[in-house]
Amino acid sequence: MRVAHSPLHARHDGGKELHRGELVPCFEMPVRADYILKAVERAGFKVSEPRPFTQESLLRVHDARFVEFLRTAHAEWRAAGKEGFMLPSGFPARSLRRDHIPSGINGRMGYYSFDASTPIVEGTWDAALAAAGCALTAAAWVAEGDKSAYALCRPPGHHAGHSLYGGYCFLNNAALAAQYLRDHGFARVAVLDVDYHHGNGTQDIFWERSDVLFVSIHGNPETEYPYFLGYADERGGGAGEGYTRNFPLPRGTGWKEYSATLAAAMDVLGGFSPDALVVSLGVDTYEGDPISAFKLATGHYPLMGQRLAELKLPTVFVQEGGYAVEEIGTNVAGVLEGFLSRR
Ligand code: SP5
Ligand code: ZN
Repeated sequence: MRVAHSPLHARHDGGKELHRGELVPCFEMPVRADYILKAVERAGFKVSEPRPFTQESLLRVHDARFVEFLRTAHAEWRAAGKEGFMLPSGFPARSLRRDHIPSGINGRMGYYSFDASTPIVEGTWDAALAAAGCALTAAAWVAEGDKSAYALCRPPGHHAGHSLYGGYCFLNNAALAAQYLRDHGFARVAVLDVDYHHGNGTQDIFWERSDVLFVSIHGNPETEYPYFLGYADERGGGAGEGYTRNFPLPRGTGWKEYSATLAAAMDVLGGFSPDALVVSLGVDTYEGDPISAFKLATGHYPLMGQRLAELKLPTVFVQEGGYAVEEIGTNVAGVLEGFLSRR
């Protein structure tokens, strides 16, 4: 399995996030990718830099003005005489206007985001664009005949919607990969999101579509981030009705309950008869994760990979979360090696 990765990820660094009322160093830190890179190299995977892609490929799933905001936000911040990381402090919540985009940088930042834990620094755009390139490259390899590929993306992407960033995510890498597959010969594409957090951005992007199925297993949003999406009764809208499925699970869920839910989610996937699969691969389901509450152990990740291989589909794995940094590489490589052992 080939791996797409860019050292430009490291340019997204130096921000702080609002956590329990305090600004703390981001859980989503560059060393995450370093540990994963070491682990996939140890496992013998070939690592390549992403191909160049035009900005047009981003506009297949994202709003043009949103992309332009991400590209220029930090330069505008500096031009306004400010420095350091950018965090929003006001959002267009219920009863506030959503039909007007403020011209000032603070208002625009709040308009396009949904939390105060996703800082933008000077290098954020370069890193986010490189991560998107990794996802598109991995999708291209699969479109060109590879049976599977892994996009070692950082920053992650599944919380980023059509015109919304947050949850450490800016561009939706998995959605870009899924759309790329749709545009290159795969009529039906399934996205399975196994990150601990609901993939609200991916759900948003494909909500009204019947050609891309979105299935997510995650911590119950009643108590878990992102709180306002990911409930079991969300099943898609319009032409997409029935093509979104959510499996929220309680805090403390271990492998027994998790694997039963994975089987149910895979039944849904199988019923869709997809031509290709994108896996939003977060390993923040790990028992040692500092911000999550499932109880999967390192030995369960190869089992997850083996199970995913049963679908026998061309598969693009896209890196999402996972914050127990010392174990993140082993857990990710475990899924990929388990998958390959059954192909
Ligand atoms: C890609 C991804 O995994 N994004 C996750 C973003 C989560 N951000 C805020 C999490 C708030 C969690 N509060 C945890 C309490 C810890 N005991
Ligand atoms: Zn997550």
